[in-house]
Amino acid sequence: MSRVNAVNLTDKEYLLPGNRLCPGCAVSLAYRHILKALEGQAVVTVPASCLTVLHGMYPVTSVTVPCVNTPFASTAASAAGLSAGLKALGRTDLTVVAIAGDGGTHDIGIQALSGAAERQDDFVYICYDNEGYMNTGNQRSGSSPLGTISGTTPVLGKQQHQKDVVAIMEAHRLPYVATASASYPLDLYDKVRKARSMKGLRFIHVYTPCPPGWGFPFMDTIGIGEMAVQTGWNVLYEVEEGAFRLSPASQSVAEKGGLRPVRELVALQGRFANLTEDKIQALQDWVTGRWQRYLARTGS
Ligand SMILES: Cc1ncc(C[n+]2csc(CCOP(=O)(O)OP(=O)(O)O)c2C)c(N)n1
Ligand code: SF4
Repeated sequence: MSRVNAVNLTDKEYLLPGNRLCPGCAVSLAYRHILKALEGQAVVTVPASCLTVLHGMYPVTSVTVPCVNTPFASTAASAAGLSAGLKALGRTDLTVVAIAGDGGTHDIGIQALSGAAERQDDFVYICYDNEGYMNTGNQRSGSSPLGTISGTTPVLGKQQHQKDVVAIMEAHRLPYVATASASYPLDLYDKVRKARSMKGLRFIHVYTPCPPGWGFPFMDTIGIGEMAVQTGWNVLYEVEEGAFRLSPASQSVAEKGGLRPVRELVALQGRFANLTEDKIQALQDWVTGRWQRYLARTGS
């Protein structure tokens, strides 16, 4: 499949102008490109989250594909049912896409997701990860990093590292697992296109910085996402039928021979205002260790 570029990317929009998300929200940007890659040929199922706010309240919506609002714990079960129902109707032209935040994926929806993955149900699951329960005002999730200040970790910050949900999904031996970022929308577009063309459960994780939740100015969203890749905090890769491959942005970091220090990324975000030196070192060690494991998988 040939890669899309800024010139040949479709100018057709499936996310209409004007929605209720915050200025600078990475979810809007990511979702716009996800919908372009689906070309309107999709049914989406979404649990409570900032994305349901983007979809809007009946009878008004800013999205041109049909959407099921599903309870938190049953996002993947709802996708499995939609997929079976559409097959029974002979609607093989439509892709079912479940899309949820990290709270809805890493924590509340993981049981249904694991069951669907084990059964190899036929849909695309996209987790957009803003590293917290943001729609309800920023509580810590299983994806919030060590040291994050949030509504439920207000003083010392979170005391645990992030849950690696992508590794958990890979352990289910899915046909396609990928990581992406709102700061690299063409790479995200390509990955959704590829997932769309495959069968079985395909899982994509999208890094989506959140200005109010993370505490940075809304005009810095893209830069934060780029810095996350340059520091190795967010590593972009695909695992296709078991074969691991770094994506271009992370491959370029590997070829240039080094990660920028995590200290530079956390310094830009108010949620890390209370980090001690030993916590910064713990985050650095965590990121470096994971990066080295990825490099070992590429043979670099
Ligand atoms: C069963 C249930 N529990 C709690 C809520 C309240 N709630 C609505 S949105 C939300 C946060 C979801 O977080 P996440 O999945 O990370 O998505 P984000 O808000 O960050 O987009 C919560 C807890 C709910 N709607 N239903
Ligand atoms: S709280 Fe964060 S994720 Fe939610 S709409 Fe605002 S910027 Fe986007």
